[in-house]
Amino acid sequence: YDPDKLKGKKVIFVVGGPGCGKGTQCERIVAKYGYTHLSSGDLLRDEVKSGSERGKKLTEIMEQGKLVPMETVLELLRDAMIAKADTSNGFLIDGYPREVIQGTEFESNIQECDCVLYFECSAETMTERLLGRAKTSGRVDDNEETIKKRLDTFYSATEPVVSHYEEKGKLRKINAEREVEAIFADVCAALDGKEG
Ligand code: B4P
Repeated sequence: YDPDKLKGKKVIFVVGGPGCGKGTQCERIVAKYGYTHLSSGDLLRDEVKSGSERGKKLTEIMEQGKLVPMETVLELLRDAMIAKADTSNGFLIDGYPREVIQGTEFESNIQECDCVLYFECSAETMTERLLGRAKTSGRVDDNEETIKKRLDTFYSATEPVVSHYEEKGKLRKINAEREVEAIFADVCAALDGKEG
């Protein structure tokens, strides 16, 4: 792997609790700004679908609402970034970092991030959205019991990520409690550097 391939590429991290609307907003960001969207959750679900030994272990962890080992996610992300490096003008990394060390490892081994979009949402709203999605998603982790555990994981492991990047002046906090379009307007303002 040639580390220089990813040097200087724009990197935006996207964080927020389970069901905050990360995936939904990322689709819109990609349509407008043309960044390459890499969702750590999607990469992991693809690995599960592949039927590999590693995939089987991942299903168990995700069913428990826990975080999979950092090395696995980082490897999947790096491979996906390298595959797109020649054609991409920037990467939107959705669902990563989930814990502070994921961020620091990524930044020291791959590339520093430009900013971190944080979708702030109440536990009630997130739960309601995920239970809504559960009706059609077929995802092993969209059920009441796992949702509770995913929320716990978010508050203990990922909230520190938010303060970490706030201290660095890189956090862009978005109120994600609203309609998709209203949220996206704030996302654009944040990405264009026009927020108050
Ligand atoms: P993810 O796939 O990242 O799942 P998620 O947090 O639920 O977010 P998702 O993007 O799917 O949902 P969204 O909020 O967009 O992670 C799943 C699991 O993978 C984790 O629990 C963990 O085990 C593992 N994992 C992932 N990344 C990892 C990492 N870095 N390290 C270790 N483990 C990792 O949308 C939810 C629903 O809300 C949708 O139905 C959507 O339509 C709806 N919605 C969105 N915006 C809305 C709005 N404004 N109003 C109403 N509904 C809205």
